[in-house]
Amino acid sequence: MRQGRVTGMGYLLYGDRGSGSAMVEMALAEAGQPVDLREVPLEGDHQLRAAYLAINPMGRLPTLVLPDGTVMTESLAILLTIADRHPDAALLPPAGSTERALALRWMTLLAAEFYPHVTRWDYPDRFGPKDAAPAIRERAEALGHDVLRVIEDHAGLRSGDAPFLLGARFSVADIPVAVMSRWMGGRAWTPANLPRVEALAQAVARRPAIAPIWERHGLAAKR
Ligand SMILES: N[C@@H](CCC(=O)N[C@@H](CS)C(=O)NCC(=O)O)C(=O)O
Repeated sequence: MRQGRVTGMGYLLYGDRGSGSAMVEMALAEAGQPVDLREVPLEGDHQLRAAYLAINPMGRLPTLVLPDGTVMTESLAILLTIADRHPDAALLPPAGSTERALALRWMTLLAAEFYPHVTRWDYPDRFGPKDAAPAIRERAEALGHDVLRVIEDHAGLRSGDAPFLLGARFSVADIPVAVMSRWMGGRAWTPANLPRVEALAQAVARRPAIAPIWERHGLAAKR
């Protein structure tokens, strides 16, 4: 096996229930692409075992292996790659358009600013002594909520018939907003505090290709 490549036929996704792999499953489903799922349980830290580190040296989920064997990590790059590889699904507006620029803005904000707070929330012991864990977690949650509040207030969300980042048009950028709005206590906090983000999340959850995946990843739960 050459480094950075795994032999495969179709898409192969390493993930776990409730993790970022849900976003990748959703994008592939919207693109009409089947995927072979491989469980890497975060419970018990299977993502840090040697066999998985040989595939994703960061020890993180998701990892998507493309049909040609190329290993993709980083959820943002993965979602953009799926959109690029399946243009018929129109998961992103055309390159150079204002709409695409906006989609990239909000996707990058979530991947670069929100996701690192999730790591602090999930693994506070990596960031300080054990007795600091509750404070690290609380701060991570508050900072994550601040990021979602920026989307609520500045992304031009309108709810109603046009609940998505690009109005009536769904794009792959809506997936991370919807999924991440459920994390770090978001299942209860988002509906109570961010009506426009909540309307977006529910509209994403209702999409026929996404609904079963939303359910299977436990995102419909209230807590
Ligand atoms: N930069 C990565 C972050 C992925 C990430 O943090 N994933 C979490 C699960 S949602 C994970 O694998 N955490 C396990 C760990 O940090 O040990 C991406 O965008 O894909």
